[in-house]
Amino acid sequence: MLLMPISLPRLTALASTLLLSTLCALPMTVQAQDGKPVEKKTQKKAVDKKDKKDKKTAEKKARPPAKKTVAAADQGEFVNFNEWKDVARFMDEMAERNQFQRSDLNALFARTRYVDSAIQLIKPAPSNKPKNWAAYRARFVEPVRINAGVDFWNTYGVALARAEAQYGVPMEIIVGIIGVETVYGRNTGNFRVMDVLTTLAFDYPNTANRDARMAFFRGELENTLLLTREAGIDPMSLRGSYAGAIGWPQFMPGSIREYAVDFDGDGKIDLRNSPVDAIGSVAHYLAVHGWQRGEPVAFPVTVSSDNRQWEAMLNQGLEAKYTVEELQAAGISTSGLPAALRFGLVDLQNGTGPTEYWVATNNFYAITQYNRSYFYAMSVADLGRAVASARNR
Ligand SMILES: [Ca+2]
Repeated sequence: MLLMPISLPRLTALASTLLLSTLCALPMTVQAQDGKPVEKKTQKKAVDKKDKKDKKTAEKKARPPAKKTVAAADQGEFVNFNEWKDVARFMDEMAERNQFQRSDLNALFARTRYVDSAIQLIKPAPSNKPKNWAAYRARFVEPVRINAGVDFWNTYGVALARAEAQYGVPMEIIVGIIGVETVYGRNTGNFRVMDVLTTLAFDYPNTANRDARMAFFRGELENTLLLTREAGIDPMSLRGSYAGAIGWPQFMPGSIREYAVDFDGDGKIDLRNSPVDAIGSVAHYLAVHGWQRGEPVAFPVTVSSDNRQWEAMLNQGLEAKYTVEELQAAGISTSGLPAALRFGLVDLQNGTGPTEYWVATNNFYAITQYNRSYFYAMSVADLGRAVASARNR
């Protein structure tokens, strides 16, 4: 399988050093819905900030104050969600659209708790802190995760090979994703999914994209109700990340319903207890989101300091659209790039150090459909390669 072609002789010195020092690759995922990489997110102008603030204040006033005596953070605190107007409206919709019993929903939300730590964790990182690819990568491409990846691959090699054959997604990419997400099932999250999704759906922090994010989490809450009804499980039994992502591959409930597969053939989909279902589901997800069998992921490049037309190619969506000729004309090194493919330009900022530049194919952008971040996608590729390399030692 071709990933970053480390054997190519024409890599730049910088890139070769980088690859040698890193040979072989990293986060918890909230799928941002705005189509931009999380790391690249630019704040919208605060046009309607005041309106939103006023609205939020009004909403707050309409609610009983949350009790401040709290159990452990991920246990949440009791608030009576049944008394929240927006929650009541949501329950009405669920009863009408999905034929849930209103009394069942009332009982469910009476047991649901408010998790302030989910609010704190979902807040965007302070934008004054420079992004640092090297620091991010080091959290994920490190010995503990690499060794766990070797064990995982050795244990589930047959399923990994079957997923690669069926969906065209290389084993090391699947291994990279499950490692970055949960260290191979070690860290799948212990928040009650109902608690965090309800909290985020109805009390999302006051960010520029708040309305869209609340709508997203309301959708995931609906999917949780549907998923657990379809699977015949208690919604309160579902546990996951602070954002409601579930199981070895950290799928959101809607992604489970849409993209997860029963890959071990036991008749049910279980991403919490079946690593084989997780493997098939990750591969299926990437295949559906544009993964092209046999194509590479990304190539390191250098950019010209004289001809800076390449700057306009940054942040042009999660799509590979430039030809090799266009890259070259814009001041980007192109030796070794397959002429038939198209590329996007990716910058990986390193704090106060020099930025790394890569050109990425649509396979790279397929990984960003899992988590809309350049850092995330590159870490997945790097961790997968690190695990593959460690197995061959
Ligand atoms: Ca299964």
